Amino acid sequence: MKNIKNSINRFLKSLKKNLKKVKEEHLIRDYMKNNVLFLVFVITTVVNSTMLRFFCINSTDNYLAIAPIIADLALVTIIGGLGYLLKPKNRFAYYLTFSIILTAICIINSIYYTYYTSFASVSMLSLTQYVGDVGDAVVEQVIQFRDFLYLLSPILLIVINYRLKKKNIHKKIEVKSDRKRKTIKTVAVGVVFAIIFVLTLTPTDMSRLVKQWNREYIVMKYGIYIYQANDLVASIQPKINSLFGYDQAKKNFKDYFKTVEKHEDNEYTNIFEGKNVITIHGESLQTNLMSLEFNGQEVTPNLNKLADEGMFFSNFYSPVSVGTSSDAELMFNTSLLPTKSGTAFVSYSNRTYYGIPKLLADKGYYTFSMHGNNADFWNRRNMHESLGYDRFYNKVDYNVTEENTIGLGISDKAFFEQSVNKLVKINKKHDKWYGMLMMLSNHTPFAETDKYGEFPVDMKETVTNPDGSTEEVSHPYMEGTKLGNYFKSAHYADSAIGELINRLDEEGLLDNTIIVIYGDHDAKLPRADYNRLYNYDKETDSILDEKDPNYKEYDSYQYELGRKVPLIIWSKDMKGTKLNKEYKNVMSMYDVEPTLGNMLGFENEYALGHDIFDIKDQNIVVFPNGNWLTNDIYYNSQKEEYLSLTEKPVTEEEIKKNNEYASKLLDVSNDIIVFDLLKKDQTDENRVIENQEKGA
Ligand code: GP9
Ligand code: MN
Repeated sequence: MKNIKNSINRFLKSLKKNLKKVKEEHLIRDYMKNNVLFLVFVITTVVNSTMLRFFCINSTDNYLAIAPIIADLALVTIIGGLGYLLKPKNRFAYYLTFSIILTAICIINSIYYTYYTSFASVSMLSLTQYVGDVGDAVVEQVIQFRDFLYLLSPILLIVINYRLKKKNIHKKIEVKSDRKRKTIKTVAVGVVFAIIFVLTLTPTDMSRLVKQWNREYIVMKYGIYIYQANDLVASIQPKINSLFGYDQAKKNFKDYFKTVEKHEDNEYTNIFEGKNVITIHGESLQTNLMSLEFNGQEVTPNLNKLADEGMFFSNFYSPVSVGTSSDAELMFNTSLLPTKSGTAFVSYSNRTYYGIPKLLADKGYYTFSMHGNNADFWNRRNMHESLGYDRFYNKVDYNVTEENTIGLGISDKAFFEQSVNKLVKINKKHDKWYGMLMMLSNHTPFAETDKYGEFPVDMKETVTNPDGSTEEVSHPYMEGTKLGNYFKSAHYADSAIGELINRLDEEGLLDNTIIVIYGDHDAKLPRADYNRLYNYDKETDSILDEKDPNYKEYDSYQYELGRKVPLIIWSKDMKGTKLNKEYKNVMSMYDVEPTLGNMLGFENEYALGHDIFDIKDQNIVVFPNGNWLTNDIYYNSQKEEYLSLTEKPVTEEEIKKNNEYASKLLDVSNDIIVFDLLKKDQTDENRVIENQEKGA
């Protein structure tokens, strides 16, 4: 104790001494005097970045965030420090150049944010259409006075430099070793800032930087400069990926499609031809919700009813990669698999895709998507156009208020309510239409339980007292767990779906319409919570002992296989028809386009999935990590082991054959996207014309 006291005293004394020295020798004043340009550069650029965040992101989290300031400081101190390598007379040009670049980043983002409520991306600025469409509008209504405040940084540098010049400070001679010493010291300070900043980062922060799609979040955590630098790298990466290997990729692609058998008509062909279609993208909806109930109340009564009355694909998987929601959309619409690096939506939105909307538009449909979130989330603004939607109704088309917001944005109930009003208008204007409605509320972390409505996930029990009276006792069960909160949230989402169906019916919109509902991906919930769900011991309010005869192990395989999501195709008049049943063959999100296409009368000849009514029990679901699933086997490619799902003996050849198929499928899909192989090649077209001419 005494030792600690002594050390503290010693430390305080030396601090006092040093501070006194700093004061007496005017060290701070001297430093400031000798490093004016550097300091002005650092301070003004950090102020600019902070100002931009404050103007754009209105949230307390953002106002209180220190981390992005440290990140900015780290970056500009290092840039500024490197300026000391130059002779004093050249430093002004160096600082001014960087100040102009960083100021331009702030101004562009400030204007872009006013227009799009999102931050700019280099990849988008390179799209000429952006300039064309937005150019005039920007000048007229988007530029504001505050966008010019950022110019303060270069202006101050110019003014101060002018005054310094008068004092002849530039002519000061600095020997090379002095310059080196100054550089090292300053850059070291920048590195210290960088280390402090990195220590504040969580794994989510890091993964979001890699994915680079939640732009507001990245700016709020990393500041605008790191965001933009990262964006630049992310925009260049796909170009580098597609530089080498085109010829080989094209050959593999052609070879693959030579082996694919032509689709033949079956009893489902064209059964829905000419019908309107509403697809519901069910955020984080899992199939296991549908078989659960708490105290006699189903978690998803509406989904259950639709499944009961329609076509229910109960062994359906969404093999998403890092692109989660967007990968689900990609697979659903194009019958392609997620890319090996980056995401198709963010990195490869300018490729050619044969999306469901495009193919239906070719058949005279009006096609649109509706989502209450910002249009730049997952780069949908661009990608929905590439998929062939005629119109993307997004956040700006909805009335989003504080009251009707849950989690990421407008609540599903408000979203559906407002979407139906739009659908009524669309239905009046267009003969045939296809629309995708994307839900949002049932999104991790499922924390806003007060907004989901009453749905207790406890275990209620009626007990008889010794005196014969009865009382209801409640055991906590899933209350307070993440999985329990997910059930509450999913119950809300399900109720929103129920309300949507009712509203559509009231408006007469169900009469010539089929509804397609899919869960976009699983909810990534903790396995431990499932163990509690299946092994709850109400006596002790904990999980049964593993040795207990009633204990049901929820192992990693069950967890993997439990990640299935629902796919339901329903129409008002389907109940009791031969379509109305459960379809049990394994199926994947990328099988939807060929399956729906067969029923609606269109075909993507470059689909990688299958019409499930064609492939039936021979289907294979391939996951982006190389795992695969058939009706009989689930194969884990990392562990190189499998789980047999039926009595059928598993042969080495079968494993080998399916492994080869999985890797081929992932390769071909990746090549199609990265090398833009569906784009009509000029040479191909020339060849067709040549052949036609020859024939003529
Ligand atoms: C964002 C929503 C969620 O608009 O689709 O995306 P996710 O986090 O599920 O990929
Ligand atoms: Mn999602």
